[in-house]
Amino acid sequence: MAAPVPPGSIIVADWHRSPESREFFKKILHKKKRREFGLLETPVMPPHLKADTVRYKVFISGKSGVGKTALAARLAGHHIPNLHYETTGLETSVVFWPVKLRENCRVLFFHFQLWDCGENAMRRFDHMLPSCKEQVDAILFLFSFTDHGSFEDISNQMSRITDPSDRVVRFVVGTKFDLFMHTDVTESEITRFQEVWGVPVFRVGGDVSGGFGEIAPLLNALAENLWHQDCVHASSASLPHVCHPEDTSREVIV
Ligand SMILES: Nc1nc2c(ncn2[C@@H]2O[C@H](COP(=O)(O)OP(=O)(O)OP(=O)(O)O)[C@@H](O)[C@H]2O)c(=O)[nH]1
Ligand SMILES: [Mg+2]
Repeated sequence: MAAPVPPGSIIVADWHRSPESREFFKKILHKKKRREFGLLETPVMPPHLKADTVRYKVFISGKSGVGKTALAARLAGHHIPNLHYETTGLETSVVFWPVKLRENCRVLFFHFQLWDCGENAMRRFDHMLPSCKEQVDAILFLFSFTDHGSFEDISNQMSRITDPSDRVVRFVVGTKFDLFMHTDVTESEITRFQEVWGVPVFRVGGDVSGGFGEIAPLLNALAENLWHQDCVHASSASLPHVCHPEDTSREVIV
């Protein structure tokens, strides 16, 4: 498991705010909303704005009601349900996210396939967890700021689901941060958790304004750490010094 990299060290931070990125972000929008992509679809760029696509599987883990389905909807730009409808099985959704690499100014579309499994379905069916973990590239461990028990459970989940030797990016996401008046989890607990586990903690919550500002920190960090993970793997496999994760098993769609 590679240590997390500082934000902005591999990709251009806040690139989504620059005029240069506009043409790329337009391709993931339709009538000012996020475009829905089919299983085999990718954003198509004109030849002078070439951008490869790299695919990653991301599993969202956490207790029932912490907000796994809401987070998937938030990241994909879908409607976030106000009520808790238990996810009765497994749902996947696709998120495309363009980033610019600092090293060579190359633009890549990250294709995140989000795997969201209802917690009760996970308990009931033994095959769910192995399916979610199979060839997974990143796991988001969720807790809710309004439920201290869900925060306490994160350490157990991380030890149970992952092993330090796994090639997987691990992030913790605290949901319902908008309900901070009712928060059950203190900042010092979060700081201590980050020190002990060496895993970054992100905070999400509230309405999505329609812009990318709210989801950009998490999606950029995912892209950056997944790319770094592939670079570390490529160099340990004695590939050339320059990082070319496409030389590994990572599928790049041109
Ligand atoms: N205020 C607020 N409510 C949220 C947030 N995230 C989720 N919720 C609410 O929390 C409830 C549960 O969210 P879900 O996403 O359905 O929970 P889940 O983790 O998918 O639950 P299971 O499918 O049962 O495992 C819903 O009513 C959501 O609207 C948030 O960030 N802020
Ligand atoms: Mg759900």
